[in-house]
Amino acid sequence: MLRHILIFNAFCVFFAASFSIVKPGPKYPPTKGAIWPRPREQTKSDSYFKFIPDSFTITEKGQTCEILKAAIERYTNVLKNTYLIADTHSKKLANLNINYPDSNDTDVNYKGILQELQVTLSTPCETYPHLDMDEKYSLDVAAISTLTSDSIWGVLRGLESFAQLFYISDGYKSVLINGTQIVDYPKYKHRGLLVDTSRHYHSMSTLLKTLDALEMNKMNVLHWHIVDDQSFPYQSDVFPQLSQAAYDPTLIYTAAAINQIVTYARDRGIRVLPEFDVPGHTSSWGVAYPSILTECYRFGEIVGLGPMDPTNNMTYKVINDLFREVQDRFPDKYLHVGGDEVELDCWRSNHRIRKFMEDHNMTQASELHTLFMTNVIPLLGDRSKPIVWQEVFDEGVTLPSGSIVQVWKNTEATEMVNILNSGHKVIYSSSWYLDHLSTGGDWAKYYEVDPRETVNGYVDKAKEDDILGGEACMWAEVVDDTNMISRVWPRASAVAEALWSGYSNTSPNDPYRRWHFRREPDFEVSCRLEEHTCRMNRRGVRAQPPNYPGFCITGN
Ligand code: CP6
Repeated sequence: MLRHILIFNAFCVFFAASFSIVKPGPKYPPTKGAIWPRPREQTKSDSYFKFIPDSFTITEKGQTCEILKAAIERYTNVLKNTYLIADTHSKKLANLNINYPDSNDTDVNYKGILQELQVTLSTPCETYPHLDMDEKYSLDVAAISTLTSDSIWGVLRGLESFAQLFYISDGYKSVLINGTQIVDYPKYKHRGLLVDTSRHYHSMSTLLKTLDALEMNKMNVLHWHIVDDQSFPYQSDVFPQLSQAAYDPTLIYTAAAINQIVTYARDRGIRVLPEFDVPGHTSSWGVAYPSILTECYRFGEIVGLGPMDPTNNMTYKVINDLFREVQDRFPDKYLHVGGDEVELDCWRSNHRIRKFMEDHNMTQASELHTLFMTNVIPLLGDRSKPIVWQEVFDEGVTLPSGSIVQVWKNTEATEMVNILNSGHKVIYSSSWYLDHLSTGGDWAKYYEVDPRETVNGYVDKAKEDDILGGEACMWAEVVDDTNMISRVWPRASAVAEALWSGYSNTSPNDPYRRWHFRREPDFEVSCRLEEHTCRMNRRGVRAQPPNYPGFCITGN
């Protein structure tokens, strides 16, 4: 009987607690022209200006170049398109005989028609974006607005902010912009997204769309994990047989395609960082060149091919010649050489490799990994510096100064401290695996992460500057052209704001607040992300809804 009462009581409690009233309408109302990622310094005013495409121009007042001209054209079109979306929708409403009232904070705050954005770039344009590029800009919005920066990359960030300030108002009858002053610059200088084109091929249009989205989120690195075990879509001129391991002869990236990606990215201030992951994750190389891989044995029989053969000179010859070509195609000063998840057991299983170890006084198979990386890294020459996955550091490979170690395992605190204390730089990605799904609104757990805070108090403050930033990783086992964009956005937008603005910059840095944020993000942040997601959709990036029920008018 007692048991029954208890169960009955538990049921009542459950029932009472689960009872809630759902109000119609979206929980998170969109904001009006809130910039994502949030600017570092912004003062806002209620004054506003009206945007009419034919009355507005963007003018160059300082240095100029093709990148700037292309950007002005691009953003002029973004603004025109916003106007068009408003116009299309207001006509739909008029057809329904619906007429919303005009904005009621009229006369006092209305400051007239927006006339001009004057862009003052004070130094000549650089040719390619790079790790240490200057992305700072100042923006002042008035009837004659001004955007100033010392760098073309800052101008690009400022134009993006400017475009985001416009909002649709007056029942879709007008496009407005509020007066505001902004001084903005990133907290971290490496803000990336890893895309994996080996597990599934991504079409050019998906990659270009990804670059559009990166630009909208002020992210500046496309980490292109271009080949892996499953396929080799990179088409090489020096080793044309390698892309026999593409999923299909048409599912490849030619030199021309790569050039298109690199140029499109450059125009948006985005670096394209190629990764050729060695010696593990290289099965696809073995389709054309089986001899550079290791034969793995079980019970005395060959059961397949494993990591690259570190004892074969041909291995290094192929890598060397391929690197020359990759360096010709990708202008970035860094080349990611992987080094993760090497199947040491395969090396151990091979009697020829064991003999090599004996001959060279090696006791651990990890020493082969060390040997391999020690041989491979100098092949980069002086045209690029290496980025490696954390295992390479863990296994004690001596890295040249200026190397970057990418941390991806959930051992980040001690790992990062050790890497920093060894004098290397760090890219953080442990918390930002977009292939790991939880239920809706899971962007919040990405948002509250700050890579610097993982080592706070454990290294010298000065060393914290060697944490260059981070990357969201979209491993592509279960994403392809059909779902990649919507799975990444707006979840990677949370990473973008964590890296540009910083969580501790937007909210009191208190552990309870953080714990709470995961469950119920700040209203202000959720509302801004809601608007940003809608904005991405209006600009053709099919981002998924970030939070709870809601809507977005895109003009479709
Ligand atoms: N592919 C490559 C992967 C992963 C890594 N490298 C990976 C490992 C574990 C998880 C997600 C991705 N798919 N080449 C590790 C950096 Cl949980």
